[in-house]
Amino acid sequence: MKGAVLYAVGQPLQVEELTVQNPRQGEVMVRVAAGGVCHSDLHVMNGDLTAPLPVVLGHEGAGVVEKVGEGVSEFKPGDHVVLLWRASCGECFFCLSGRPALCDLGAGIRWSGHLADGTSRFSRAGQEIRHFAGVSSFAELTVLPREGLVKIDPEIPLAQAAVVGCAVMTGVGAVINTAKVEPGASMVVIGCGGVGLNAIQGGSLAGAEKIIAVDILDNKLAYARQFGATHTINASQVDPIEAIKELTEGRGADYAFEVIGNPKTITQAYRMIRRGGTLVVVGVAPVTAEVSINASSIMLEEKMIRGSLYGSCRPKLDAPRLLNLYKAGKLKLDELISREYPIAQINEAFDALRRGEVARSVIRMTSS
Ligand code: CND
Ligand code: ZN
Repeated sequence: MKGAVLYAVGQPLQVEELTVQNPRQGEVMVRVAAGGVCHSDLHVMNGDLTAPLPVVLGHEGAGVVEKVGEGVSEFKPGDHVVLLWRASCGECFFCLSGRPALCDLGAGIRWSGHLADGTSRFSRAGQEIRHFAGVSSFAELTVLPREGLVKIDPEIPLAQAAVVGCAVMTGVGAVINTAKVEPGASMVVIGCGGVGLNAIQGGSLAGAEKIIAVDILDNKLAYARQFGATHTINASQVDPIEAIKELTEGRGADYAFEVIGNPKTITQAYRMIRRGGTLVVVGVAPVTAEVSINASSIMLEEKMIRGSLYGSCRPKLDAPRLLNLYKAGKLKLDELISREYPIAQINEAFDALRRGEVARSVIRMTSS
């Protein structure tokens, strides 16, 4: 079967024939229908984010169960599933306290590139190839832990289901679950890519009154308006902090969501919120990056800084809920998918992401 492998930082992905082993105890093999092209994969390709190499990238996807390993009774071949990039055990402190994104199971798989038993199911000519975040959706077939899947309504188109696996759950979740934005609030979203656009539509769902989108590309700001932004600011043309103050009676916004992963824009976002406001960091910054924030302002202005991993989601609850909102016409997923590429053109899809041309693109493995 074909898969897209990253062998070294700075190199393009190699699309090649790989061997995939059968699922073992507690694992599930999925025939991937679509894999979303997220900036987190690009961070790994650039070296801003580390992952054991070589690796089959892709952490956003959906597909159809092909085979199940021993002991798996909740899934059967033919089930449609969304793939989760943070598997959660359901039993640990974090899972029991409603924070499954913080579970050790998913973190262990993410940083080792191995499934829970410490081995990989992917290889090529005897060389081991790692899993990415336990998903590896840039492959025709992949193997996941049973805890890394959510069964979905088979009527939902699988490309639309795929983007729920990261962009939507992360962006909408940051607003609804992490920040719990209330009706009438003002919020800023800096970075209007696949994830940021979903923070914007999360703001619409939450009933925010002002949803101010900030980007440096006008085409992204046009997408932002389509997803519910009430105001847009091109930060390459005006000082975005001043522009936000003007839009918020000089106070600053109630909430700001940084969805780029740049220490400079994290600092800007902190300065865009009002006294007592909340900054939510969604973007993935380079591993060694530090942020500069005026220390006394944290106390004097009672500002809050929150991280949001995977939209603080409870995926088995949130994925079906989001897909129901899509079916009800209340969540834009069709509009999110700007382009579809065959796996042979995956490097072109990443070039388009680098150039900021798309809202989200997906790699299509099957046509369903
Ligand atoms: P994408 O590249 O689509 O969007 C980033 C946007 O930021 C683009 O529209 C850029 O034009 C814009 N931008 C860049 N620099 C600036 C700037 N200085 N000022 C304003 N706008 C700017 O990326 P994505 O939406 O796929 O991912 C966004 C981030 O979210 C990225 O860091 C990714 O790794 C991260 C993320 C986080 C999580 C999580 O769980 N927190 C999950 N998935 C992805
Ligand atoms: Zn992602």
